[in-house]
Amino acid sequence: MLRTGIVGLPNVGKSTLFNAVTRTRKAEAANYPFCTIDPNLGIVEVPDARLEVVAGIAKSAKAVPTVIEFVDIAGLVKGASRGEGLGNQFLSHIREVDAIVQVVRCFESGDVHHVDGSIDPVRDIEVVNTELELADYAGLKRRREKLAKQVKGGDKDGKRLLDLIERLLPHLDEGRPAITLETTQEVLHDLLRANDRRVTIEEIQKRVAEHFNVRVADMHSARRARAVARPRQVAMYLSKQLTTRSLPEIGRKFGGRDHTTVMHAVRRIEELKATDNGFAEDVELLRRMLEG
Ligand SMILES: Nc1nc2c(ncn2[C@@H]2O[C@H](COP(=O)(O)OP(=O)(O)OP(=O)(O)O)[C@@H](O)[C@H]2O)c(=O)[nH]1
Ligand SMILES: [Mg+2]
Repeated sequence: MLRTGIVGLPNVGKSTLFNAVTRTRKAEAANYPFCTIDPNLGIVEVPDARLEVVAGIAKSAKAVPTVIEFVDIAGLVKGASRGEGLGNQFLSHIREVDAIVQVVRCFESGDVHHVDGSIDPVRDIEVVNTELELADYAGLKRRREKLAKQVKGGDKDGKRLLDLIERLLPHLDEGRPAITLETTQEVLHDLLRANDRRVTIEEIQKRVAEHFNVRVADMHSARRARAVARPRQVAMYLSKQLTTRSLPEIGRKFGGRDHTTVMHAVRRIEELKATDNGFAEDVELLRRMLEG
């Protein structure tokens, strides 16, 4: 499912747009900055007249339209990537979406406070883009350190990513977003194409074990030391996310564990992702590599 994140400065109308698009009143939209703190989620069906036609030809019993998920994210301000405003917690939410919708305030209203005191859409876009770029920059630098170690261990995909990061950093340094670099698009396209198929639990276990430097056998073992238990939980979490296997089936593939153990692992990883940005990035990268 395509996930879209709504971002922008505080009090510009993000939640109002979210409510309009999702046709709900789920998100609190009010006239004060940082009204939204926890992200609001809404799933919308995409109307497509062609669907009925195709369903008719194929004689489908039921036509199920595709859906897009919208995430109404907290407002971000200048310096957010360094902790201003609500800080960089917006990052963990943005990282999980496939596309970003930026809401920019153009409307004039004496009643609705603008965090920077005046209406200037071009300036506002720059503030938001800069924060996203700074966040990318910091994330890439962290990733470069980690990858360098993996590449020494002979990781091929890692080598290509590392080369890309080395080229991206100066590009970002010039204030240009990662997505405009042609190389990014090429390398990612290749990397993703290579994984363009259904992933299996075995592959997930192997990848995760490599990433955390543990043995695949540890995925099935009863060892409870954090150093192996955490990677095992990550692999269970990704198995739930990326395959259609049920919790008991996943448990069986991890040394015959109970479905409640898998459920616990999924919750634990979700908690950790929400509180630890570096960890969230790690899991997200693994997911993207596996999923394509
Ligand atoms: N005049 C006018 N007011 C608007 C418009 N869009 C939103 N508002 C008002 O602006 C205020 C802020 O709207 P929200 O949707 O809560 O803004 P937000 O971007 O979600 O704000 P945070 O969650 O605090 O970041 C509310 O009082 C809205 O009614 C618009 O197009 N015109
Ligand atoms: Mg809001």
